[in-house]
Amino acid sequence: EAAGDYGEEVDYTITGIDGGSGVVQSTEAAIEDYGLDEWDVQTSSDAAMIQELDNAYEDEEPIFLTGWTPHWKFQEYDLEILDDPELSYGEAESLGTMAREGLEDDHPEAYQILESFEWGPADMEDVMLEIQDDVDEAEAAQNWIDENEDMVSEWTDGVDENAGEGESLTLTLVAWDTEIASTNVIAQVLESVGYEVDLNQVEANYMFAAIADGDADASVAVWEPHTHADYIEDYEDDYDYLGANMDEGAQLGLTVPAYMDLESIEDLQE
Ligand code: PBE
Repeated sequence: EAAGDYGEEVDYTITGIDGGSGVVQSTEAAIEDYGLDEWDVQTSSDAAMIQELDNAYEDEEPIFLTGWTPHWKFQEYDLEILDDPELSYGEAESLGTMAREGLEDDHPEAYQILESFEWGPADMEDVMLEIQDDVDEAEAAQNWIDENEDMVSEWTDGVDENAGEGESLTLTLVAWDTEIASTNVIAQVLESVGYEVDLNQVEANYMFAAIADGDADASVAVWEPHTHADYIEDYEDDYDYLGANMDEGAQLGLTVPAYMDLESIEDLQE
């Protein structure tokens, strides 16, 4: 099948997640960079995009997705991230942690845990897959913690088991499966040393704004250097950056089922 036919078959539509996400913004850049004038990104959510994938996959129909790794969809479906010689999607990404100014003074133990939090893509995928298998989010996070006590004890090293004394913390996230997994894990760890943790699910822009304005305490959902470059530029003077929590294995890209047999975004140029 010629790549050109795929355009007509999908009505020149790329199935996207939320419009505030970096991966949708990168896809809009790719449409420009590769001169794909007829194409558009249709925005929805991570969950809705996966539902569309599932429908297409069943009938081996073509579909174009705003994809990224790590993500459980690569375990459940045979997918390809298309080559991107123009680097519209950037190169390898790191995931990072940010906190509001003042958190270090107000809750030094929580700050220490957030700063120490670091894991790998396979860890995150374990949690994501369990949630996908209908295990409750907090329970999936706790199951991972129970199986990885050595790693977790490094994050909580020297922190008293009642350090939080019941005080409240708010973590912000966007409803991306990657961030649902990571935020639930760090929330469970903070609760295990006595904090009460609220998860505040918001739009990407507000995730940064809330930390910068001090309305929320921290987020583990910063993707850099490419994905959230605009948000980082707008807000970085007003939050504390605590370093990477995953420094390998993350990549954005235009993603398709392997049965479509495409290799590069350039294959869509007519
Ligand atoms: N993501 C997951 C986000 C960052 C985390 C890749 C969907 C984004 O594109 O902004």
